[in-house]
Amino acid sequence: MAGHSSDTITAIATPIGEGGISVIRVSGPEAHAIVAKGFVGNVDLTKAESQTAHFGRFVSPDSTHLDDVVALVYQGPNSYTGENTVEVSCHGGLYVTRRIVDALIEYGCRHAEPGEFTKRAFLNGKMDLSQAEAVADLIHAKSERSRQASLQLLGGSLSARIGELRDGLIQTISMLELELDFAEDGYELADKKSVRDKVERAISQIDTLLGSYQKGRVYRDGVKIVLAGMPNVGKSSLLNALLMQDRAIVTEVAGTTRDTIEENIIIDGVLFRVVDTAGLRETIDKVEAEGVRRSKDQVMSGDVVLLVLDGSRDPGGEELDLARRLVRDLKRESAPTILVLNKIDLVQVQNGRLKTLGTMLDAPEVVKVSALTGEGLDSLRKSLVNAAVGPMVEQTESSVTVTSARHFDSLRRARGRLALTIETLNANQSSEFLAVDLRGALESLGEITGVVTTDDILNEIFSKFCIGK
Ligand SMILES: Nc1nc2c(ncn2[C@@H]2O[C@H](COP(=O)(O)OP(=O)(O)OP(=O)(O)O)[C@@H](O)[C@H]2O)c(=O)[nH]1
Ligand SMILES: [Mg+2]
Repeated sequence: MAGHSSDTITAIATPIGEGGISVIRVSGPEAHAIVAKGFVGNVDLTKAESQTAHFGRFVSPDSTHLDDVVALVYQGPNSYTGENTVEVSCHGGLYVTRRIVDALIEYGCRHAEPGEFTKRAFLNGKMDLSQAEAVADLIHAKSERSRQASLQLLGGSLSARIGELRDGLIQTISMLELELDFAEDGYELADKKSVRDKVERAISQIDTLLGSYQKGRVYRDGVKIVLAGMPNVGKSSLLNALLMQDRAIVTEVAGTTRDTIEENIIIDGVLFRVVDTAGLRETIDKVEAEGVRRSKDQVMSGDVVLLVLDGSRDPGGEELDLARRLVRDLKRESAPTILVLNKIDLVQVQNGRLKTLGTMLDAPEVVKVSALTGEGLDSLRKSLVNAAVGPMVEQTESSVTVTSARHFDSLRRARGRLALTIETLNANQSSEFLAVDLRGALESLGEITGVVTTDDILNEIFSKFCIGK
């Protein structure tokens, strides 16, 4: 038996609802004994070998036959949590499943908290903290890129990189501390030039990791795209065209869209949350005015904004003003803006005119499309991916993507401490100060994998899990 926990926990591990089967997980020192109390079959579960499956009946404490089940027995530490575990598969009805869980509670389990199985896996050394977080990410993954990134994290690629960084720092620190012990003898064991080299190398490695976060965040959470512009330019038509579905109402009436509409699409494995908004204009209509107010909020919170213009006519002064203002405000928020000239099926749009418009509005990118015929949508999709994650580069084995705000934050703090170390070196101060800053960096890095951790960090992480994981 392995494991730190003294109590045995249970939860339904499959989604709540009706399905072919449901799985109930039981983990803890008494897992085998507790399930055995309700299990009637050919074997004594407390004596069953690890990783074996057993068919039997499951009965409640008052001897009611609740269901026929399969009990999958794991002997700790050879289980997900590292503890004794039984997974009970029963028929997938919510009522039956709950009855079995109730019985297990009466037999001596307690209800598991969200993420508690994975928390135990972490506490029992089955995985480090970043890997435990990857489990939640993988469960929540909605696109191919986020699946890949979570799987990479789960595989321990970030852990390995952090481990190397930490090992390097530990070496340097021990050299410095050794030197402090011999200080009165005037020995200089730690060659300051080599300390500097090492710290600088660590900083540059951390910078690479930090630099991957913009992409990583997008892989994990998706990108918010906001369609904005004057009424009737074809924003809703464009949403429908990108979705390939008749989602938003489209009419020739200016001011059709009132409420914002949000839909998910996946392009090139990246998740985009596309938001269609009410056309921006001054209006006395109360409902529409509220729509316009919401549009403005949406625009300012977009990761990428598609500023849509009607390409079949020259934009009026009001429209140009609005567009110019939008581009300027968005630049301040550093959200990329793509100028989309729609309805190009109606007129020939010369490239020269496109350029002029781009320059006039100070928008770096102009794409011409027709929401009606679908012309230009492919290049719009390319521009979207490009704006969101930059030019596509093949993921190589060695590239590690940071996807979590928590990891990013720890890396940034580690980098800060290392930068202080360089300052201390520049100021020619004593090794004592160097060691303190290096230790600080070491600690920040340790938070990522959980070598250094607090209850607050753990609670924060595992509370985001679903129950049963
Ligand atoms: N010819 C042509 N007509 C289009 C195109 N895109 C949209 N339209 C027409 O333009 C009109 C307005 O389209 P919508 O998609 O409702 O425009 P909107 O920007 O969402 O308008 P509001 O919701 O009022 O802000 C409709 O009659 C569409 O059929 C296009 O690419 N070509
Ligand atoms: Mg609309």
